[in-house]
Amino acid sequence: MRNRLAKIYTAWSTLAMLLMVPAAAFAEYKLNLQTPNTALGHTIYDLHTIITWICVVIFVVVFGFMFYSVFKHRKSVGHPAAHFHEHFWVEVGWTVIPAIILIAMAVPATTALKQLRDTSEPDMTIKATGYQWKWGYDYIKGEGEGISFFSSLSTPRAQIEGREPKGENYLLETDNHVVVPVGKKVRMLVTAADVIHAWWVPALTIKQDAVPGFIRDTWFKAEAPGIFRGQCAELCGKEHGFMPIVVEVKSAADYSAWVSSQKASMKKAAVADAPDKTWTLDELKARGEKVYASNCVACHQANGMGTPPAFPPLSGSKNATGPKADHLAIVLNGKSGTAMAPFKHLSDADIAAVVTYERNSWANKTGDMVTPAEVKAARGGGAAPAATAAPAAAPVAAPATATAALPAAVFFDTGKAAANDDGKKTIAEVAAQLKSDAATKVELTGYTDKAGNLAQNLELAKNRAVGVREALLAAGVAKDRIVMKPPATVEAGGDPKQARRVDIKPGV
Ligand code: HEC
Ligand SMILES: [Cu+2]
Repeated sequence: MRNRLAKIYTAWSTLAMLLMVPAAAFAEYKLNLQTPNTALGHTIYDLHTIITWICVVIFVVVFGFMFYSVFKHRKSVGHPAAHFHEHFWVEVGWTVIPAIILIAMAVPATTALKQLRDTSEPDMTIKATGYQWKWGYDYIKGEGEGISFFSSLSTPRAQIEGREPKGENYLLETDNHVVVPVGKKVRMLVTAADVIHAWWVPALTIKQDAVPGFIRDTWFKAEAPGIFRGQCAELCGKEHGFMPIVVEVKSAADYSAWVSSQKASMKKAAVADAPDKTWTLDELKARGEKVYASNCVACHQANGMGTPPAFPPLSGSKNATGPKADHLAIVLNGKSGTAMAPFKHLSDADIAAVVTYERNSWANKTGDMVTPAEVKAARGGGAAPAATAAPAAAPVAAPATATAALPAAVFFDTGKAAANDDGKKTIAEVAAQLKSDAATKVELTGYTDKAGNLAQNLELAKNRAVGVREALLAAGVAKDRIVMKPPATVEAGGDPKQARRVDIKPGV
């Protein structure tokens, strides 16, 4: 007997020693929550500690009692079993005591939870939007209002792929930090654009699911300046571990300085991207390379080869070397049912740049460029994406120059959205020409003037253009060959007929 116990004891102590060796080796890993940087965080931290200790005490008392009874009253020492079924005081005791313990824990827990949910009267509001796989931030209220940026992982690919040693904040560093002032109540609105993500910064005691189509709110008030790191905490796809969050808390003065520098660089960017700016192919390509690196490499790879079959190569791709409109359509609208998400949240200049880059990199040498104006036009059309981009007519080399019927104008009767007989004749001529000339696309613009109710006029102009589009579709013109332009107004004083027309112009 003695002997057996001694053996068991030796086995346990050996196991304990084995467990202690790695514990020393991993001394830098803390076995607790991160040190909080908010008052509420301290409350939650203390609550966690107290409740853990309550659990420990219950554990020791209950198991101590149980093991003592089992050991002391075991059959082998001849102890007869006691009978206390339906013992009144035992049953009252084991109902009332746990109830009291639970209530004692629920009171501070509920108080903390109520504070956590109280997003009223914030000093400023920031919206965080989860994307596959980065975060977008919009400062929507308070000092800094109007600031807006994306924040992507900045750990170099070489570290991730093991070609370089891992840095200090491996996978916890971003190109743009969320900057906030110290001691101010910051309300966070959290949402997502594609799948569910979660905005989690442990030191600020925030973990909030980001659900597409819903906006959830939470808040924090940082106690001290510093840099606090977090991650997306909801499995959101292939690069889920690659969308960290970095919050930088600054003093009030430093925060104001950051806001002004941010505003200044936004102004500069707005000038650099001015719609009337003329770009060169090289400028667009250089910019496109950066846009590509932060938005597309994850799937299509830096060498444009993708990782087939899931992610197709862009190098040599029919789409990226075919008609610009199809290429633009897939980047703007994505392809539903695949991992190719819409990128319409990028600016016109960024999309123009990345598309130009893709058309002139790797094996792709189209030599053409897509300008921000073309991107804007492709957006403004709002036409349905060229869905399953039937590449049918694409490579046919027909003279793209306008012929007889184009450009054309369809005139309408006052107040009428449907075309009259003359109008129908014009549409039929255009349709006939489009059928014989497979390369030409058309742009439709409805016109109105500024007399009367402008909103109503624009609506009518739009409906007329939509009517023309439908007539062309009915005549067999493919829908990706018709680009809708926003309605326009004519200056007062001209022929009133001009304000009742839809232009059909040959487009790109
Ligand atoms: C999450 C992964 C992912 C990311 C990020 C991504 N794509 Fe794609 N992309 C795809 C997939 C998947 C397809 C194939 C869709 C299909 O089945 O047709 C695709 C298709 C394409 C195509 C058409 C290729 C062809 O030959 O049909 C182009 C062009 C394209 N992507 C451009 C981009 C650009 C530009 C970006 C960055 C702004 C980007 N993609 C980012 C997954 C991605
Ligand atoms: Cu995520």
